Amino acid sequence: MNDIKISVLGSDGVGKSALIVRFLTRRFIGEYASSSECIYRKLLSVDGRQVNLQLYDPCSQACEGKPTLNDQIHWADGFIVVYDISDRSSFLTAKAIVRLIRELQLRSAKRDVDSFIFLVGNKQDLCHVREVQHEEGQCLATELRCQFSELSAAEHYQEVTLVFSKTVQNTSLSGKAKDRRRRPSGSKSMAKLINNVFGKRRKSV
Ligand SMILES: Nc1nc2c(ncn2[C@@H]2O[C@H](COP(=O)(O)OP(=O)(O)OP(=O)(O)O)[C@@H](O)[C@H]2O)c(=O)[nH]1
Ligand SMILES: [Mg+2]
Repeated sequence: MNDIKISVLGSDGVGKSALIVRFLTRRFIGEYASSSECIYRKLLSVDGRQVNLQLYDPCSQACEGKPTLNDQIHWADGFIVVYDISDRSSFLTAKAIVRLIRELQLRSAKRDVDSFIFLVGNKQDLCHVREVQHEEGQCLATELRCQFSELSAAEHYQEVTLVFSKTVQNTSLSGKAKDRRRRPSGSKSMAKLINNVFGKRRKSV
């Protein structure tokens, strides 16, 4: 079975957990624990193939042994990078994260294959206090070769599902996931090491 690893990244409070929980359970519950990181697992069928999806939801609070952002990027095959449209600083953080993903990729052996990144402007229901224009998100996505969507985890279930399913589909076609599938089982990759650390806390949905 194919493993697909997706990291959901972004500043504190932008709605990373809300988006993941919405995708996995269809529900928006309002408050989410942020004191520990989680890897959620879900079996999916993508183009007729069984896929074991792992979704990494980082914890915002400092805790012992917390993986660095670089580790979180190395672990993943694909990315959903989130900002809050009512918080400009979260947009700047998202920009820095996407740039870092692209930079690390340039330094990697697989530089010819772009990792799939979905840039998401969340909390669209707060557009009356908007600080980031839709065009700014779209421009950044075009510049850094990302897909882009503005949505509300609180109000848009279909859009949230589309972001996750497109990310899974495109990631499964991209180089890193394929490469890992070809790698002999005994190889000690960085992804495997990180997985051992993250593997301590897992949730199945
Ligand atoms: N209005 C509105 N609030 C949202 C939306 N999505 C999330 N929130 C709220 O934003 C707050 C933070 O959401 P979380 O999902 O915990 O954000 P997070 O990015 O996981 O935060 P950390 O785990 O602390 O990094 C919560 O109060 C959510 O209810 C949305 O689409 N609209
Ligand atoms: Mg969270």
